[in-house]
Amino acid sequence: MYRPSYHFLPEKNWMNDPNGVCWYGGKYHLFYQYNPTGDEWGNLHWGHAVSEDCVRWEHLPAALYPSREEGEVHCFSGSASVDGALPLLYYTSVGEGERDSACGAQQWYAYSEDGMLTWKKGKENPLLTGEIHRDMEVLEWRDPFVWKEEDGWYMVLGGLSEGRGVVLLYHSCDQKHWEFLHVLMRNACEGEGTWECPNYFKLGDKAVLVYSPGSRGGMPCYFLGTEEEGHHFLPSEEGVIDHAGWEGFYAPNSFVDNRGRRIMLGWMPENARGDLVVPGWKGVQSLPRELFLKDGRLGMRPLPELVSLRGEREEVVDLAPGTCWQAGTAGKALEILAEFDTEQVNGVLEIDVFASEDRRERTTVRYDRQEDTIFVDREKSNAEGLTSRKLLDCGRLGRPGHIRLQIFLDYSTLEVFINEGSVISARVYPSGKDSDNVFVCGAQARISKLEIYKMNSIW
Ligand code: DQQ
Repeated sequence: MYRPSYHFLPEKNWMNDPNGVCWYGGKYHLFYQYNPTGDEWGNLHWGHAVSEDCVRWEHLPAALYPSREEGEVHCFSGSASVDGALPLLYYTSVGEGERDSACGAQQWYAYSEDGMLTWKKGKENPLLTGEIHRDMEVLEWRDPFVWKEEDGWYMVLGGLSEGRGVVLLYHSCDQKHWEFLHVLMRNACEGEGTWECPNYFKLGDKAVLVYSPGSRGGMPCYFLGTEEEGHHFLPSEEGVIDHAGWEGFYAPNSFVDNRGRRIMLGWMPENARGDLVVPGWKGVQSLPRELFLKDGRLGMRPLPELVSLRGEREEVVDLAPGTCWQAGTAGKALEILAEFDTEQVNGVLEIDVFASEDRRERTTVRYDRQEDTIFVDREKSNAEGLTSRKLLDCGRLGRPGHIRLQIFLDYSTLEVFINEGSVISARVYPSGKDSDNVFVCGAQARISKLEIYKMNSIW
């Protein structure tokens, strides 16, 4: 009853971070942190799936297994490198005792000779050990993100050094021998934990650094700036990739596809009480989103291919102020597009989804004009089951004149794109069978356009 229908998830068991997402051999490949033996975090392998459109996925056998004979217990997160002679997967190898994730992580690789079906670990492993930093101590060192430039391959890794989250930069001429260049970015604040899963890439004439912090609700953030001589990063802007963090979007991984688009997916963790979540599986991958530059900041929109999932449609133009209007379309797998002028909202405008007929249970996407923000309010969404922050918001919007919301719901996921700039993703666990209604409420709010689509399953 909570299993999404048009989001990627394995048939069963535990999944967390997306890993090594790439375009290779005419297909999209998605790898992910996977426990094949249970529905809790542990025994981490890399699961694998392929897709022709980055929307509909086909499961493949797991790609990476821990090499127990080498003392490896987990294959932690990493990325794919598809521009060398063979496709490679770079990942963090973790064991026990001296090889634990806090102090003894190593960076390993695997290669495929059959077009990414099966993978062998490279004989040169470990490729990078902590010694590469000489006198500098780096704890929680993990999540290699690799790309190619004219003079070879580059890698960033996340970690914790002198009590601050860091992203470190490395270089290799042959993909196997690596040298440490410098710290690319360091948290200005102390005591906020490590920085995980860095992504570093160029977007137009800008350089972008994304990281997932071990604090502040786990909200993945970005710096946007320029790359200076000697691969030094000079940030000029900061922003949030997704305002949900551990409530719905963490550890994103991005790549460039054959059409030159920078696409990103993130892990949507479960955050309900254990007895609420159906045993057997945990974790969902977010919808793929495309990143672009927008008014000097990072823009994000759902991948246009998602339109192909749209089914039955309801459209209302100019929804006049009133108390509560109930849509004719009901469902737990919907896309809702809502447009309004903020001048036309006096007070608040609320869109209830996953709502029971009597609205006792509901999840509310609320525009609050005075607060100048959008909230995702989970107070009434089977909130007893939720263990964490029930009210999420996207920060100040800067009083835009017009707002366009793209809202995706899928049984237990909710993703809200706001003017293709901010995103709030959340997990929601509607308890009632009839908790599938949509209401628009706002005594003094006018909506210029509302479209509701039933979304088809990808399986
Ligand atoms: N998950 C992986 C780590 C990564 C963390 C382990 C982020 O590699 O830092 O499952 O969720």
